[in-house]
Amino acid sequence: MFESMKRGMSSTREKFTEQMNILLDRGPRLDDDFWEGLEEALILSDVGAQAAFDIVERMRDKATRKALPDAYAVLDALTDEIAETFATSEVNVFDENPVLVLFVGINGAGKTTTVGKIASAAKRAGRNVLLGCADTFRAAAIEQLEEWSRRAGVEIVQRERGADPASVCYDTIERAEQTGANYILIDTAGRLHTSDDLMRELEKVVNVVRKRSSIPVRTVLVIDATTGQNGLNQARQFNEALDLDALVVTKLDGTAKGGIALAVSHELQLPIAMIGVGEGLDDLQVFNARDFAASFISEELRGGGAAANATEEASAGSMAEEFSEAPEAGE
Ligand SMILES: Nc1nc2c(ncn2[C@@H]2O[C@H](COP(=O)(O)OP(=O)(O)OP(=O)(O)O)[C@@H](O)[C@H]2O)c(=O)[nH]1
Ligand SMILES: [Mg+2]
Repeated sequence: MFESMKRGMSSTREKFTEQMNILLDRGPRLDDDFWEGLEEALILSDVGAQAAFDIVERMRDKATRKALPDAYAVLDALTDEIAETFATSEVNVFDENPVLVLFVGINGAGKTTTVGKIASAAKRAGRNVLLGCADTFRAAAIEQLEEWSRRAGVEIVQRERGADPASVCYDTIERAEQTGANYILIDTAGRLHTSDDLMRELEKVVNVVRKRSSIPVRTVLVIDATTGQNGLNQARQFNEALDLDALVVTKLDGTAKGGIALAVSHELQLPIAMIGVGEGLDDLQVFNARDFAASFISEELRGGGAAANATEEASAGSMAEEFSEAPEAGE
């Protein structure tokens, strides 16, 4: 699992390595220029100004306390610091059961694909899954989710195109009560965070679901990593409107902007539940901050020993594995 994360993060890692190598060309002295350069390299790797500032402040402090001799020692310790900069939660929303998760985000972020991948893993792990298609905006959206439901072997609740998304959610909850499904995943239509009307519509959907559902409701924002810093604006707006519970960051494969995951998690203090590293059914992983940090900094920059440790310690399982360790769903 760590390997596929590492592969997916290769462009992000190369970008940071390139920046750091330029900096290290001046020599490994820990002077003001180094700390400024480190902050800049982090910002250029999309981790966001706030996270970059906080990481450098803490690293500087650590370097003094632990009398770190040079830049290489700092880079060695940076993995831990980056991992600790992510917001955490005690329980991953996708390990909860019963749970109803609403997937929201801008157009094309990867919501439907993520719902499909999670449905499939959850079903394999023995969960009682029901899908709801509250994207009634695009005709193709209904077919797309239907296809995923077939692939996963789970039931789906849908209505005709143009139907009120809130009433599809209503129907979905009702159906779950009939069948005893208690792992409910609802897909919503993509919308721009800047579109007031569509954001208000979504607020209404979420409020209806929160009122109607007797099982815990979670809102998860799906962010496409390739959108870079725009992801931060998206997250701010969606969080303000919906009070989000967690994030899924998709398309970490093949982008140099993977640092955005850290920017959003840190600034909004939202845990990342899952990451998408490809289009396939199994290209979704439980997020592990240490894996992320170890994939962010190349082994070339870290000491050899530290790199080996990180690989051993990092142990994000595939979702199916993760799920089968969770307590069985009571029926
Ligand atoms: N490379 C890569 N592609 C992904 C990933 N997740 C989703 N995609 C692709 O992104 C495209 C859009 O995915 P969808 O799941 O349809 O996105 P959506 O958010 O539901 O889009 P709308 O419903 O139109 O708002 C599809 O071609 C997916 O295969 C990922 O982790 N990596
Ligand atoms: Mg969709």
